[in-house]
Amino acid sequence: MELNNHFKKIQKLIEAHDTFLLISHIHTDGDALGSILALYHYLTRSGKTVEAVVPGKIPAQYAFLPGIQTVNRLSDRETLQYIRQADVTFILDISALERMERWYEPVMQSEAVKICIDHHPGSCPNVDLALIDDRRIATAEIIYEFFESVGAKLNREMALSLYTGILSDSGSFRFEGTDTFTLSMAAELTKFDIDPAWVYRQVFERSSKAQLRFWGHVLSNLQWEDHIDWAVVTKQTMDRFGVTIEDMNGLVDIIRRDASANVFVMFVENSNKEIMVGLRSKDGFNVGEIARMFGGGGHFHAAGFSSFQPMETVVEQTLKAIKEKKARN
Ligand SMILES: [Mn+2]
Repeated sequence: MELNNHFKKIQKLIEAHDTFLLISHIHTDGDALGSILALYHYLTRSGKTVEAVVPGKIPAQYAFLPGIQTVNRLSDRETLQYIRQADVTFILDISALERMERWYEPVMQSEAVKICIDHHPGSCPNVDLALIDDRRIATAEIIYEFFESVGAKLNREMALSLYTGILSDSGSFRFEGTDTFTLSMAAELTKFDIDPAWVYRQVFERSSKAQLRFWGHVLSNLQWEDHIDWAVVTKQTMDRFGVTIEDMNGLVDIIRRDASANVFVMFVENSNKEIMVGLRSKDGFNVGEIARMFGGGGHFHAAGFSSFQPMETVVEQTLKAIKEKKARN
């Protein structure tokens, strides 16, 4: 099978080289970090030199991940130098290569063998080896399959990293795409002394009072029409509540609880006056298609894009596209 051939090729590349870079996307999450760290522990155990990089800040909630202090360990200058020297670069969970942000150009221009492992459809043109499996709910699932296929023994560090990846991307085993594979994998991983309630607490029960009050505000101001729910969040509002863009994580999944809607949109203005649009759906509406219309990407039920147009324009155009698609469906 093609996937197994890819796994074998990756293992051969690992055996043949010494210096590895692991990189993932801006606005990092449990799957990006979990995938990075699982591979990090595997490679260092195999005696390799490894550095891990993510653009932007690492949210404090991931401090429990074993080895997290090694991610972004290097200064910017050292990182740039390392990117140029690495033999092999693993690009993980990236969705769009540009999401490497300021490391995008140096990575793509480097001579390293570039391997992309991802569960986002259509991700990673122009790399040496792209292992994309959009049936998987998390990149961590594909990394787990890789370990299984090459007979790599897991340890607790690898197991906890992988578990966090699937827990995070599946919204704690609730979202579309959670399947027998996900749950069997979770069951296997818990054998490594992993307490599901404890990991859940680290990933999902970390809200500040400011965040909860802010969520209350957003939920009170929810707008809806034609079974579409949406919320508009300006930078000014976030400042007033003392929250940042990271405090938005998980909010759209609360809105998704509305039984009377099937498409859910969050419009959030970041500090660069950029509008980040997060899309969710249920009942067979493909929000990935909407995101791609506006230059973004993602999955059938969870996707996103960003725009430098004014907020009103972005809201109007997005809702128009969703309504038109609904009319066609
Ligand atoms: Mn992911």
